[in-house]
Amino acid sequence: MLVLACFASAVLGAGQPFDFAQGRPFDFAQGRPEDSPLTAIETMIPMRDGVKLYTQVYSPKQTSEPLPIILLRTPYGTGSLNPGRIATSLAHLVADGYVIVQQDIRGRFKSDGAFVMLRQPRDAKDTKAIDESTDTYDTIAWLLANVPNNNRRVGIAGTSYGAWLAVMGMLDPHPALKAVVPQASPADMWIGDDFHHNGAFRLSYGLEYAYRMESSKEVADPSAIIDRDDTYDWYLNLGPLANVNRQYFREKIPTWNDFATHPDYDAFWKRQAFAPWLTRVTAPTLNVAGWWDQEDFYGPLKIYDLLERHDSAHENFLVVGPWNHGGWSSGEGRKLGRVDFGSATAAYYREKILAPFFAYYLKGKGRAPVSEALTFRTGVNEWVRHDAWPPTRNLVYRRLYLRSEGKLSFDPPPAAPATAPAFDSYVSDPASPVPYRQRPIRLGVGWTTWLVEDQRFVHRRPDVLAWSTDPLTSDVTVSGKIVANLFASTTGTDSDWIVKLIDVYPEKYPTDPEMGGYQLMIAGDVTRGRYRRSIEKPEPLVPGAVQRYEIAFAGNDHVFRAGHRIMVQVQSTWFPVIDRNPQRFVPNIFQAQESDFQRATQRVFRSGQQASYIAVPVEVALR
Ligand code: PG9
Repeated sequence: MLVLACFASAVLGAGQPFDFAQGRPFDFAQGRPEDSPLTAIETMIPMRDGVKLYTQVYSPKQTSEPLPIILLRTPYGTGSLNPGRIATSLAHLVADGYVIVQQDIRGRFKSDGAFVMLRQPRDAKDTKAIDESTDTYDTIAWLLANVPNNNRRVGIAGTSYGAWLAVMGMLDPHPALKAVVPQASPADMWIGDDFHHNGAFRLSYGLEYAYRMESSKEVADPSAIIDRDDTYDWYLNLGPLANVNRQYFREKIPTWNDFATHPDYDAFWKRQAFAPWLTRVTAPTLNVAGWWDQEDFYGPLKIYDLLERHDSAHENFLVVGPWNHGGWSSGEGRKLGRVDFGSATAAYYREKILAPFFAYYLKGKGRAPVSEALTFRTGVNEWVRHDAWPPTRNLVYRRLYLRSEGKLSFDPPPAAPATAPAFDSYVSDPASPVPYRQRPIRLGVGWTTWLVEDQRFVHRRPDVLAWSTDPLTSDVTVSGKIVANLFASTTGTDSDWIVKLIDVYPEKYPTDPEMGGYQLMIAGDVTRGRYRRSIEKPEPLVPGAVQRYEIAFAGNDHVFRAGHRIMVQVQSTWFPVIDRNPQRFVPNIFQAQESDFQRATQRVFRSGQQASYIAVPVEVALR
């Protein structure tokens, strides 16, 4: 039984009991513990290897029916036990009647054992081995046996690391696991989530996160080592990546050591990624993603896709909204940065999608989700139901070609050999990289909205090329996967290529004058030249040789409105979110020397034979 602390028992009579039948609200962001409709207890739950995990259980004070349990596991700390202040995103669920359980994972905060960043799934043949899947299993088994009046149905939800933990819980699930809501789970840290994109290292995030998580059992503040004012300068002054261990980490941060010793897509990253493991749908799953998620946007779409291949029972679903990382979990979700979506998208998700999903799968109330995939179509700002994602109906792939004089056009360049050189060019200088967002890049400020920043701040830089359409004469709806095809050369032997697809608002925009001329990035990503042929074995580029590069963006559902223009920007640095490519091939960039960094002249081709373009899935009207 639950025996440790019983916070609420001392104050049970003090507050008005919560009336579940009436659904009387209680503000879990500000509520007083004594008024809370919940009782709270904390306990240490033993795992199969004897390690104990700190766990909080919040149960409704009044209920006539047995209730399901929703489990949230976290590396970021459950916080102090307080029935007045539990995770706000679940507050409305509490009113629906659930037992909410929060747990510190192994090695974090008040839990025992050792923390391993994104601990790889165990070897199934090793019967003594543990992983986050076994910890979830053992926790559920304990809860079923010890939480009074539970209905033997358990859901797991989480955001980001918490979502990754939720997916881990599905690998080898406890039979009582009946619903999983991974919100922005990473799926592959080398291909497209927090730590790398297509092999390019996410320097500022990777360094700061590793420090936060591994220099303390709790969450450490990286301002202890990083100058807050303009991290652009701090990272530039840092010089080559080898200086991180030399000057700061001294080999004591395991995740940094992993970055430095596994630069390529080797067994370490493959085993940590979800692709080898998600080979069946073990519980109904609601995958949640945000179009402008600055951390894990690739992951949720990939997990949806991996599960969808095995979803014969039709239990795998997708929701994508106009959110940054976690933007669905609190607040209205009407605005992101300066962009207004016209309605409370996050509240809609919580009330109309998340709550009914749990109600159906954990309580047998209401209906199963009606749509396979639900996306918030930006540009026109409406929710759209799809029977598949990416959608297949009424779509044609069209190519937006980079043309001369900065034009972007659905018409290809002439097939005849060009008389004038058919390329645009810039010099990429690792000593003066393009900032990924407006400087000063302050530590802890602006990170959550950088993807929606106005791209005019770099538009006319000499090392950023741009091509744009004329103002569109009718709406262009792009729904599904956008793919950039670049023909490019460099005078160096390695190079990054960053492609951004941008919605340019009309100069005069009376509905929201502040948005006049705004350059809103719809999709943007990087590829690292050395991995052009193989992501396992990088190769030097041949200086001057024209190569084809492909960047597949994770997904979009956007309408470029009539009167807007579509723009493509290409650049070779995005600093410090992406580390600087030395532009001279070295076997491991984490061991590059200062002298390896060199300027390079980049060319992006737009001839009939080497036509760079962006392939966009365009919705066509039904005839
Ligand atoms: N994006 C964060 C993360 C998840 C998993 C691993 C590393 C980082 C997070 O927000 O939890």
